[in-house]
Amino acid sequence: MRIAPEIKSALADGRPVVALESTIISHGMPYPRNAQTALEVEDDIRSEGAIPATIGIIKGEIVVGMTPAEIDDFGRKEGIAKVSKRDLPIVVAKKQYGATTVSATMLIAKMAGIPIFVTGGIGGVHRHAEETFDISRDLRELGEVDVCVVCSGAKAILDIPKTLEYLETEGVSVLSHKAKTFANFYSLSSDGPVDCVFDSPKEAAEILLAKKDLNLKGGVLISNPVPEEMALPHEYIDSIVDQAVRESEELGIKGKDSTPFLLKRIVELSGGKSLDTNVALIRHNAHLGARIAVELSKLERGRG
Ligand code: PSU
Ligand code: MN
Repeated sequence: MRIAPEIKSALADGRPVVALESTIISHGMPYPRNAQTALEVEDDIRSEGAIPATIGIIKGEIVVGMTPAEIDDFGRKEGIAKVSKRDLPIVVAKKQYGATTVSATMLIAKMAGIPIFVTGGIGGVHRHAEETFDISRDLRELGEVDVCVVCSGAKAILDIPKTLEYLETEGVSVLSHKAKTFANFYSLSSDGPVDCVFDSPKEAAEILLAKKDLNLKGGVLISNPVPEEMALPHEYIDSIVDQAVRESEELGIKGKDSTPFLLKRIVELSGGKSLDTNVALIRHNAHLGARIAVELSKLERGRG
């Protein structure tokens, strides 16, 4: 594992570091917006006083803190593997390139000692999962790995009520920033319940610390709705999502190819609007995640 020197020394001093995934770069958005956004997100994190750590796999080496040139490469390159937990040993052994999902990024963040990770939307329970069994590994990782994930809910293509039920089974605390219900990715909010609503980053950091003190295994999920001015109306985006899902079913697209296909189709069908919203929400999450990381490191350092 290669940890950038800046990140290594920050972790050694207990300064705030925020992990970022690379699937959103390689499989979540088109070039050049994907690489641009990844770099903007890093700047957003720095502007709050934390250090960004974009995670990916380069020729089999796990990299924590990709360089801007490596991020650009991930944005351009075709055929980078989408790496969830099960793919991790294969890509490493075969010295391949891998873009890490929420699942693999959580595992690597934990190995590196980074407690907070920011993304756009987590994977979850897919629509019709009762037939396809398609439930993202992300949810199991949240149940098992001690990393806090900041997101704008689960991707719009998923079944939100089933995803929340699964998180409850896994024992994942779902905290919502200001909004009373679970975030709804492109739209303002869903009607899904959350376990706690918090107003300040410090409140969230206190809950993370309490969980650590209690020795409870697994992650915490922080839900942060998209900024209001960038939210897309439910009816508008839902009909686009429905169409994309129908097309993917007709084309027989399944498993790990499903999410990249749907996200791409939604960008096309919305004439790029979904992409602007996706960028806005992840940047918004970067600010919140970094502020929570800053508060958490203050609390931990205060204890000595
Ligand atoms: N949210 C996005 N774009 C993405 C993803 C989420 O807006 O590209 C990625 C994340 O990396 C997430 C993964 O972990 O999709 C989930 O994939 P699957 O449904 O195959 O588990
Ligand atoms: Mn899946």
